[in-house]
Amino acid sequence: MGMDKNTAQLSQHNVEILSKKIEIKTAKVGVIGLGYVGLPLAVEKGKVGFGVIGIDRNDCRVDQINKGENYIDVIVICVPTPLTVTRDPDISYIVNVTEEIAKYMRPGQLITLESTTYPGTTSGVILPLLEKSGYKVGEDFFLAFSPERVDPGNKRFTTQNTSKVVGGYTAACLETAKKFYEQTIVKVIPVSSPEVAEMTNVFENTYRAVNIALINELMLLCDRMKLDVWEVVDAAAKKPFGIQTFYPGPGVGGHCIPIDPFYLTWKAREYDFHTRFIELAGEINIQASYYVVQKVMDALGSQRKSVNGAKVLALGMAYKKDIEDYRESPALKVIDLLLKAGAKVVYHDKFVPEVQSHEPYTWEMQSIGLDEKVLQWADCVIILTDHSEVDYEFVVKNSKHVIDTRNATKSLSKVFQKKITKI
Ligand code: SAJ
Repeated sequence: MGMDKNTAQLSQHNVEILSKKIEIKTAKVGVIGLGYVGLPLAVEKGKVGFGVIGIDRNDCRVDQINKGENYIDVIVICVPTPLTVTRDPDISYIVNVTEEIAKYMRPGQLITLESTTYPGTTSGVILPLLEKSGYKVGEDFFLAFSPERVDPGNKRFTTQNTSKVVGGYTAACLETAKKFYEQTIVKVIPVSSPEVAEMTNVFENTYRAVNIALINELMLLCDRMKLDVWEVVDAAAKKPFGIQTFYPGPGVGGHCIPIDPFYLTWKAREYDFHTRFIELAGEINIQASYYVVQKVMDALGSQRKSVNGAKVLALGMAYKKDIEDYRESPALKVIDLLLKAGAKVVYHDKFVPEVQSHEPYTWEMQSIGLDEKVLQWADCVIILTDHSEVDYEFVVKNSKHVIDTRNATKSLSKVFQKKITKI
């Protein structure tokens, strides 16, 4: 149902006022959730002259909002969207923050959600909560979904030079959201609805999860066929078209790839749809961790040692190279399985000084120094994250045996290769 003439004029009036404030950077920006998505976004907006306040779960957000201090024109929600223990979407952070916003919002504000979520969250969950304020979307306030595309550790693609999809609830919502993001992002891609933007985002991560699972399945088969999966990957990568290279590993970590596809799986059930491909990919990526543990057991077996009582040094805790994030890291899973099998496990990771105990892992550990002594102490060393700063020749030279799950030792000479098991 369209707007009547007066309402349309009011909406256009609000669009013009907010667009102007965005253009001349007098619009105040609030970024809720200062993780690896919110913080860079807040910094980029600050750099071009916006007044930005970062709001996080610490009590500053609560104080700020409770004092009713709300001089913010643009609110960007970048809170976590984890899974529950039964692997269902947990959008409680989004709901809690939106309920707070609804209490204090005022006409002329733009609210955008950036957290990865299932299609329908913006329109079906956030909008009804915001309209409890009595304000009308597209007239009094503007609502959009614009997925984050942050690749932690990627020096080439930043928040600023990575294109960004934006879907507005109404044309006026899209116009203001596009205007906002265009101030700091080189290419903004408008789409027809928040649902299209939400689906685009979750597809991007599902695409990676499925392709990583494919190469992990190939790793298992190549092991059975005594073929070097890394040689196959490298040869296939030389095809000039029609292939994107993915690498086998000990599993998938981070806050996106192991989690986001299951937001889509959950939503699909509402449509009597079973995303078999996504679920199979998840199983295979988990199986990769068990496969790596089996490789450790085999290596110990060749030394006539049982994993029960064996001494294992894990190199790397972060979920991928040269970053400090270990959320959902496959290293956690591999170490947990080894501990449960009775091994004594220590780890070294300069990026991750300590691991706190957290569901489902009951143990905690501190990173130890990497020296000859600990390498000679270990019955087996397992490379779980291929951080660039590690001297892998030194590691192999001083180890009894090395399981390399990341091909980190590929450049070492043949003389070292007999002490290495590549997955
Ligand atoms: N991994 C493999 N083999 C590969 C690629 C990755 O085993 O070929 C593993 C990594 O070791 C890691 C996990 O998968 O444990 C996830 O790595 P990732 O780089 O695919 O994912 P994130 O979460 O670090 O970053 C991703 C973005 N990465 C890239 O596009 C390269 C992108 O998928 C999203 O923009 C971002 O998450 C997000 O926040 O959605």
